[in-house]
Formats: sequence, structure tokens, C-alpha cells
Amino acid sequence: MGKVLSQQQISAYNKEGFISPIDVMSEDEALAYAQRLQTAEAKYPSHLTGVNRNNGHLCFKFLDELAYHPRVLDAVEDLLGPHFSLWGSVLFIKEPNSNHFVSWHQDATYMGITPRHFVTPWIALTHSDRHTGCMSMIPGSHLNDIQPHKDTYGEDNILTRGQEVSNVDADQAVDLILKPGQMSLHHAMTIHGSKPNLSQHQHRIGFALQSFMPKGSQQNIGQNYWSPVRGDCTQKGHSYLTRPQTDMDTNNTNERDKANQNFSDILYHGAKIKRDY
Ligand SMILES: O=C(O)CCC(=O)C(=O)O
Repeated sequence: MGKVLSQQQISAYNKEGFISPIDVMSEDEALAYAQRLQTAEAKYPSHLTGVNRNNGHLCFKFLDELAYHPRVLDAVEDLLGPHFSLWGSVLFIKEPNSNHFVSWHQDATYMGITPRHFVTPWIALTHSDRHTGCMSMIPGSHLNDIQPHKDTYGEDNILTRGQEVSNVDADQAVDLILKPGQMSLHHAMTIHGSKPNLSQHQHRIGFALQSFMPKGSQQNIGQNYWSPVRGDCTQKGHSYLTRPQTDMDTNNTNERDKANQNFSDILYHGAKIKRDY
């Protein structure tokens, strides 16, 4: 038994490449976070759209609280051990009745980080189910190597390049149904994707901590900018990002911009087209 995960859940993660659902907070608490997001979007509209849906935890307190939520970190520790850092975060928002989708992909493909044994918690702030476009995972796919990805730049695809693995047997996919306040955990090599939000009224909001990296992980394309999280995170050549004490302090937005430029340089490395997210 780990701090949060049972031995059975840890074994399932190793075998299938994901675990879901895991309770993090109450539904009311999660909806209060969704409300804080809405308030922040109204106050700072350009800071929570496009590229700025990345790394918001570096300049907004409510996203920092989620990134460092003890239940999330305890579950990550159960999988990675006591020493780990956070590379980045992404708000995956699908508006009601939108065509936005995520093609089948493996996170590790363009992140430039080795070894590829890192983990992403995806926290649901609203209902994430078949109707609203939940994530689906291909069990056991993390045990294979990186598959060829085709950059489609599909208009409604929310991945940077619209990168896609072909010939995925969708009949094998497992849908991760989450209530607000629950999370899933997936391995960097697991093939996953999600369909559009068919709901007329509900947003589907997920906050992905992408990803937590065990000590020893190395960035091979861009700068080594990291948020130290637990244990001894010091590594030669790494620079450390600062946590926000208040919302939108200039020092923190500068750090977010620096991290986002680095994100973009890495994720679009060698790409023919660069989009604004
Ligand atoms: O939110 C989604 O639908 C996809 C998210 C995703 O691909 C990820 O967190 O790795």
C-alpha cells in the first residue's frame, strides 16, 4: 500500500499504463476551482487562452494549489518514489458543443525528456465522461516503443501539431470517466486521446500536470526549467521556477512566459508549422 494508491492500483498502472478514477477532493471543492478559473478568465482573458493555457500554475494561486495538492503528490510519490519535479501544466478545456478533440498520441513523443517513465495526473474540474469528451486510453500501449506520429495540424485538434498515431484499435480503448474532484494518472508512453464535447451546456475542464519527472530525468531539446516538488530535486544544469504568492505578479508572469517559450521551442522542434498554443 502506498500513501494513496493500493498495491493493486500500482500494479494496474505498471500493467495498463494508467489508473482511474482517484478521489482528490470533493465535488464542491472542484467546482469552486472551476469557478475561480472562470473569475480569472474574466479578469485576465488573454492569460488563460491560447499558449497561456500552458503553465498557469506559475502565475495563478488556484492552479498552483492544484499542482501541489497533497493527494496528487502522494499518488505521484507512490509511482515515482520520493524525489520528483514538475515540468509543466496544461488546462485542457472543451467548450460546450465544440468540435475540439485530441488525436491518439503518446505524450513522450515531443517532450524531449528521457527516460520516458514520467506520469501525468489529469484533474477533472467538471464532469468528464463520454458525453463531454473524456480521455480514452489504450491499455498496455506504454510497454511498446514510441509509435510513428503524423503531424496533421487538424483544425479542431487541440494538440500542438495535431499529432496522431494511426492504426490504433479503438475497440481496445478504456474511457476514463471522472467526476469533478477526481483524477486519472497516465504514463508518458500510453496511447490516449479524446472526442468532442457533445454537451450543449457543460464545459469539460481538465487540469493536466504534464508531467511529474523522477530525479535523473533530462531535457534533451530545450532548457532544463523545472518546478522542484518533493525530495531532493537538485540536478546539474537545471534551473528552478518560482511558485506564485499572489495572482499575476510580474515576476511570475515573466517566469510563465519563459517556460512557455521553452515549451513551444521543444514541442515544435523540427515542425513545419507553429500554432499559437
Ligand atoms: O484533455 C484531453 O482530452 C487530453 C489530454 C491529454 O492528452 C493529456 O493530458 O495528456
